[in-house]
Amino acid sequence: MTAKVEAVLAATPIDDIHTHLYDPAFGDLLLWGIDDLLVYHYLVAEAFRYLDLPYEKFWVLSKAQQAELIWNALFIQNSPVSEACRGVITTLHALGLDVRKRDLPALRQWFTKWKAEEYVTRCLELAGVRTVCMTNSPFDDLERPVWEKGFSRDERFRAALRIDPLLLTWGDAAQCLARWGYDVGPNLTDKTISEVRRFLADWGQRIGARYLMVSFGPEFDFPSDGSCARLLEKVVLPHCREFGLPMALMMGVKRQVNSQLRQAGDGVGLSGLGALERLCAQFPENRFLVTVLARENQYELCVLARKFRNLHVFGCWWFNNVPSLVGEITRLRLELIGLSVTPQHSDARVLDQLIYKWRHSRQIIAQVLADKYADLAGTGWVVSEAEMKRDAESLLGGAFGKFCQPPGSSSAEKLRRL
Ligand code: RAT
Ligand code: ZN
Repeated sequence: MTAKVEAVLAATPIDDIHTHLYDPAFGDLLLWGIDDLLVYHYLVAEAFRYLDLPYEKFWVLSKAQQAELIWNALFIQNSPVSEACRGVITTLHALGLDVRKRDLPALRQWFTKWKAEEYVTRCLELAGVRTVCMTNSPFDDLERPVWEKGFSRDERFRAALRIDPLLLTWGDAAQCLARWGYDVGPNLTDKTISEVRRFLADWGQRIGARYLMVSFGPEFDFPSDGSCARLLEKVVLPHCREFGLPMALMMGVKRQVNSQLRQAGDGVGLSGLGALERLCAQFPENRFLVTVLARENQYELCVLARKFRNLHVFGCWWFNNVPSLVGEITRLRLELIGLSVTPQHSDARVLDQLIYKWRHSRQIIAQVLADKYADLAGTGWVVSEAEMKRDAESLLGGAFGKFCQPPGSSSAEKLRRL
């Protein structure tokens, strides 16, 4: 049974709904190749478990030097058993490289023959991925000018509007908006609210956003007097309703618990999901895509999804993306909310990571699904291959796609067909 389900999943193209990859038109912002794989922040955090050099001395090194230190600490002096390390090996192996030699210069040499555009196609092929959703922030000084200048889009790269600065550091964001020609002040007056909505409308349209997205710390609360909750209620959710877009909430990241690790310095905390419950209840016309970082929040999130159909659970995010937790969480979700879920997104920051993130996850999803089919088969309910294909499509992007359709569009379609 597992082999059959694995084959069906392997043949089903994936829509990867959250990554940090970029359309090749963004040039160097699209990361790929062995050095970028090695300096991935998941590996930086792990390397510092073994390194004794001061943090500042690491950060002044070149990317190649950092990669060498990480390679030595995590692959040569210790066996690469962690999920992020194993991922590098899975990726290299899938690309056809001989990993047994442990030869970093030879690996580097192999990558020099590639050009980004062709390599995108190769990685997507090997990962079985059809489309990837980027994370696009107008507040990013490297990214913003590319959008402003305009470029011809690669259709495999979809956009999502990331708005953390707007909701989390409103004072600074307001100053940016003012510089960019929006008539906003620090207080949330009617004028400011309508100008921030104009900003969202401009950027949503410019990038063709599929959804909006924010990450919250464990302290996020709703309702609340703070600017975050008020902007969410008065600006972001009305914008989402107007444009028929879902709002993605990534809950439970404790930013910069060790700032010396820079991008690798974020941690996890337990979220109060009462805030999410109130959002879902109070705004039935908004749709929320939600993932939680704390393992202890996973069960409560599934129960909430049983109560609110405007809530779509997605992904085993970040520290959850390790085989033991992906297995546990995927099983829990299928048992509580069936196939109305998107079990995984890759969160890839380096193009090549698509290969391992999806190979590893797909295998676990197949195992869980096969177990469920086997339980059903025990009662005589044998799932046909066509039904397996349908289920696989749902899990790998179909359920997400349906959830993202503007409200009423599917019933309107149905009515038209009558
Ligand atoms: O998984 C990651 O790479 C994290 O650093 C975060 O980027 C996280 O996924 C996020 O989107 O905030
Ligand atoms: Zn992410």
